[in-house]
Amino acid sequence: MSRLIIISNRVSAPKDSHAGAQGGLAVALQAAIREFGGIWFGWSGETVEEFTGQINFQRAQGVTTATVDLEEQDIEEYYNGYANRTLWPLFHYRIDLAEYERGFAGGYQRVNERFADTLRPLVESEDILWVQDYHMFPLGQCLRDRGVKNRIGFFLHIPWPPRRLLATMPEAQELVRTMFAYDLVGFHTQEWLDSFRDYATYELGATVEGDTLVLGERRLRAIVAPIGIDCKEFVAGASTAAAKLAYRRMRDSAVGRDMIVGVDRLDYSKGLEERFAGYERFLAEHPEERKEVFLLQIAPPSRGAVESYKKIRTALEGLSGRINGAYADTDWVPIRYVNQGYPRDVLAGIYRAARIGLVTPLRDGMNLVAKEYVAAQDPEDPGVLILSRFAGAAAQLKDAVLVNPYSADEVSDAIMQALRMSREERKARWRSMMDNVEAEDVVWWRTLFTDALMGKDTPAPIPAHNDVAAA
Ligand code: ADQ
Repeated sequence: MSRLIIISNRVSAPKDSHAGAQGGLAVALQAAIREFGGIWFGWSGETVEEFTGQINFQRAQGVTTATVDLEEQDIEEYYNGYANRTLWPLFHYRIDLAEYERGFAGGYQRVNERFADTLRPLVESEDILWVQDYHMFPLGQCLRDRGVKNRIGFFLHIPWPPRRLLATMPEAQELVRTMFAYDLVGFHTQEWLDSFRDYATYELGATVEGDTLVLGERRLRAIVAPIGIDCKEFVAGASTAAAKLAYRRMRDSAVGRDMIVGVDRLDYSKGLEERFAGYERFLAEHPEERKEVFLLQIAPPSRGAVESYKKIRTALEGLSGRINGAYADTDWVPIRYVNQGYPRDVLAGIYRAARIGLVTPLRDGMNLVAKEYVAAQDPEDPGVLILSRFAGAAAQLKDAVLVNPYSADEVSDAIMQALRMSREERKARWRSMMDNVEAEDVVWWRTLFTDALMGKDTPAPIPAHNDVAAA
């Protein structure tokens, strides 16, 4: 049987700590490696003075991980640079923040070559390879250049930008061309897939044959595979002692008020400034509701080495301080803004205590918080999910209250609608969303992708969305 080699920027070894300490994605990928045998390969997160390619193998709970250290300059150019200052903003439609520097592009290519050099000797002829995310677009091509003939798949966890935005990046054509080294590419939504196909056909002259794109000798199959959460684990996590304690604490501290919760990495793509503005609009327009609600925003900092992340942090501190200054009273604060991370079962308890889950990214590949919020609810008295129509999750969670996150008015109206919603309607909307979260969970996602990579299934062809296919 084929082994599975998973390659991603960071690697998660299984942990012995209590259930739920790791994210669903890590658990699902570990489970895949356990099932097929194989290795999870990537950067250790550590720096080394000079790159040696020395691999640190570890084996825990049936999963082998293989990690390498990178040089300071690699991290600066590949990770902080090209991945986080070029690709991340561009792929989230923020060309105003995207930095196009040859040094970053060169470092990114160099690190991918280094990964390929290091990984190459580990690959056996029957292995299948699965590359994760935007840190590694060129890795497939780097491996092909080193003689790897195996089946290689690539999954993109973030959106794919529209063609005209992608065209602003100097290396765009080359980057997309190298993706034809893969046999299979997966996206969370049809929209991201359409944008990819649009670029490949218009800019590179690829042709479409069913669900496959053809460029010269290479055939690349493109599928939609929306990621899910580990729903069973999350539901179980919601009834642990830690979850119940977190729930009770939140309920007690709410003193009868309705809690609105937001949980996001501190990232400009998550729309936190706009969310605060929408909530402020709600407070301004509904003075009678002011002391009836509060917003708990949990936002652990990320990518602190990047300037735009420092800026958003400062901006949010200012904004939450200003709104609290304007509206707070001796017995009520409208926004509780915290920058900590919490164990997953504690998060589940917090979600369950919230009458509204406010998930309003400006652009998001999927957004797992939306699904976690749904999974954590009490079926007899569920809260309401307010969800950005620009999150990939909106394609599945159609019974959320969908909003345009840029519109403070829409966010304000949605909060009012959610607060007034009858229990009957809340239950009906929740049931329909939960059906999806349960059915299309992370194991479903992983199996969909690995089956396609092994050629086991026949998903429907990509529906034609415009005249590109015919061109
Ligand atoms: P992210 O941008 O990180 O992921 P998301 O999908 O919401 O976004 O996942 C965040 C995860 O971090 C969730 O599991 C959440 O519970 C956890 N988390 C957030 N704040 C936390 C806190 N304070 N304490 C503990 N845990 C916290 C990227 C893409 C997404 C895509 C995923 C998976 O940007 O669009 O859904 O990958 O493909």
